[in-house]
Amino acid sequence: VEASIPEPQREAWKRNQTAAFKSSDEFEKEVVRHVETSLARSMFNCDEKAAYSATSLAFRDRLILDWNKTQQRQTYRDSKRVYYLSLEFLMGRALDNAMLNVGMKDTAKAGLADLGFRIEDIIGQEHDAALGNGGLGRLAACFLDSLASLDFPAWGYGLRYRYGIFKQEIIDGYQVEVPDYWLDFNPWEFPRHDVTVDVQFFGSVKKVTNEEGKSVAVWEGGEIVVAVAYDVPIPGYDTPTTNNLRLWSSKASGGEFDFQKFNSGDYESSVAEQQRAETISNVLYPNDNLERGKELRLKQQYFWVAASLYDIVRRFKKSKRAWREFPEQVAIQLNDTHPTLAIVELQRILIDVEGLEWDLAWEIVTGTSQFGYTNHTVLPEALEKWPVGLVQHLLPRHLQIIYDINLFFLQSVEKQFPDDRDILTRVSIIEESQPKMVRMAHLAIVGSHKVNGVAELHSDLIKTTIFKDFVEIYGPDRFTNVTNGITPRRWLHQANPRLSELIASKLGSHEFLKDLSQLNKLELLVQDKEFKKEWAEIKFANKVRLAKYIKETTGVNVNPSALFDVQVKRIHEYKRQQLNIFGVIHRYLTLKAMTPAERKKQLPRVSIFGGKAAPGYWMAKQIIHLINAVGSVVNNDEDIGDLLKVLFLEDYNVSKAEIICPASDISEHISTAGTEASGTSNMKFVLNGGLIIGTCDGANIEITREVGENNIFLFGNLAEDVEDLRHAHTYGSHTIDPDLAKVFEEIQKGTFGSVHDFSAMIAAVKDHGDYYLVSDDFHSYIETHKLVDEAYRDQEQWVVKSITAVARMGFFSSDRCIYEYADGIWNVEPLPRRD
Ligand code: Z15
Repeated sequence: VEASIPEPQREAWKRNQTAAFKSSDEFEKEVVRHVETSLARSMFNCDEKAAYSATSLAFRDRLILDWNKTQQRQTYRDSKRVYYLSLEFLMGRALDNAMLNVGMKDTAKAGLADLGFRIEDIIGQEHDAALGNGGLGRLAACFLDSLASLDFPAWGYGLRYRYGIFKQEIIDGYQVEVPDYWLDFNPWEFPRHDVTVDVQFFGSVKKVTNEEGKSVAVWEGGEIVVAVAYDVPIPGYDTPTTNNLRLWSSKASGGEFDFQKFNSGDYESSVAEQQRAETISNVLYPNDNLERGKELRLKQQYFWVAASLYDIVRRFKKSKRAWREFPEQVAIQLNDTHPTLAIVELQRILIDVEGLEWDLAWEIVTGTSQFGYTNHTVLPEALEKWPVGLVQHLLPRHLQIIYDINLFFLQSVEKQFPDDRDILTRVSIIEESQPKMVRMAHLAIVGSHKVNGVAELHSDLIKTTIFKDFVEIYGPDRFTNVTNGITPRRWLHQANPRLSELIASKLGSHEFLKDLSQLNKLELLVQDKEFKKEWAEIKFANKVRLAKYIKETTGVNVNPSALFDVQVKRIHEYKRQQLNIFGVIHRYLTLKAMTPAERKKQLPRVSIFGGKAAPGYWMAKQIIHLINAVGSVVNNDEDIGDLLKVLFLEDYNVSKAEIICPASDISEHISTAGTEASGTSNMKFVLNGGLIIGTCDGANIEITREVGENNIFLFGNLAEDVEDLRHAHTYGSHTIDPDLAKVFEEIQKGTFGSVHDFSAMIAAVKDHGDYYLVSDDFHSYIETHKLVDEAYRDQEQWVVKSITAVARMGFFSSDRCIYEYADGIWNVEPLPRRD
């Protein structure tokens, strides 16, 4: 059915076009209209929540106008699009971001004030969109912001989880998980009940001969689950481009079958079927850097991949182009191996549905700039493997295709390396273990034209370790690096408005927010007294804001003049929060051993921790417990007073990061060398004028290259030495650092309570080979903290370091990442509006 309005009637449409609000008066009108109609309230019962809702609806309306025009333009121009497939999008709050990106925050502020509200209170009403665990999900969110801001025709595809990452409560020092039900009112999504895809599971495969006498596979039976699209507008900064994040929600296919059940009185089982379908998009798996191989997780992956590809193919087919042109119209980026089934699904569509020959289909699937695969970790426990039996059961046709892909791949490897039998076993997509497993990373490499790591060290490591054989097979050009970045809009302009304004006043405009390299002009000002004073004042004000938050949430008073030392990120042994807390205990013992006169000379510190532990990660939970136990002793010790405070901030998330990052003096990025692929919070802290203490790992290395060795505190063993050290722990004699041994003794005395609880953490270092090199790095860590203290005493010099570091952070904008992907991997161009 042709839905387009005929030419003679279009005049009426144009006359009645919706106009976006431009002034605070017009904005107020929109807010009141939404309060009175959309929300069915009035000025007599408009609380802050209602004012938030109405404000968001007013902005959503505005975004939708731009969104429509962006989509029309992209359809009309029919240029190549980028599809970013990610199981996680850690978006945080949308309202503040929307106001800033469309340049209407001041307008809204005035309007809200006129209606009796403070804008900060209204912004604070919003529940974070927390559809992610940590770095991987936040990276996807930063990329969406950059793609829209740079006018790229791009879509995000993900799952609309009913429950995002759990809310963390700390009860008696222990983490307790509470469900995060965030959808009761979400003004930022548009349900598209008309955009659905039927997704098939289970069933069996039959070979049949078609009319042309060809043998084809038919996947039949099983069950159908319906994917419903929910669209979230993604506004670019200072551009009308508004892209789309499409999230799929699962529901039962209420077909005839159900109806029969219903009529035959089998109400319960038809309800059960509906519930089973809905569980697919029910909950985000709360593991970061860990794959547990659960059937429901594989169901989520296929459900999301099948719906997204169907949608992408449907859009491509509207252009009536030949299949050969598919790689010229479509670039698909796989955010980790989670969407790897997309490779198999596209091959299936091409051969089983579209009737293409295998070879032609595979040429299209593996075409240049079709699939790109981003690897985010080398940790073996995070590499996805699925039991062959499970794939066979859930996706019987896909398993056949995987076996065929593998067969042709291994045949070509055998031709290439006729004398090497072992290489076939090593690179096979199927691991010949008990049970047999499908190695998703191998499948992703074989099906993609480019594979990238997320920081230089990490990209080198994957080439020399886990994917070494594939470099031999495909040559080094299939492997590349794109060092991660962050969006300066959220992580500077939004989180630290005063610093952003100070910088803008010195650089003459806000252009640096879209061309972060312009920050380098700040270096000319490092000797400007007035500028340095303002810089220091802003940091202090941000610390006062955090101190206030700490007081409200923990009851602890912290001195904003103390050195704020922050480690906020997921709790993981490889990230080594245990090293940090052992260091804190060492500091405590050192202070306790001093005379009051000596103590007076010490620099006060506030040690701040935050982060979630995966619910099943027992050791990570013990680490949280130890941090809290140390805090309750240290914070109440009268000998210590302000000299040391230890805090664990509950429920670390994106909106809390926006308060914490601008308030740090020093932050900790102290993973065992070679384990943190990149890290991105390191960038957020430095961009906000904090310095970092870190190991030579991930992006820390490139941060050092950019900011200079004088403006960062590096310590610890290098990645190249880790293997030998581990070997020595297990096979040589393993002695513990004497200062660390004293820390252990103190814990074992019961100074921090529950000796039993903490014994496993100590045993991991003393008795189980100290896999994460806590003891090896301890001395260097403590010594480097002494350097931090010393440097901080010279406030004048510290501010110079802070300014210099910020001035040199231009490289770490996610805009730079997007240009690198667009150029080197996707082969796409921006599509700005031509006015
Ligand atoms: C995750 O957050 C990261 C890697 C993973 O394999 C998974 Cl499953 C989750 C992180 C890395 O640990 C971090 O170093 C990196 O900065 C981030 O992805 C984004 O690339």
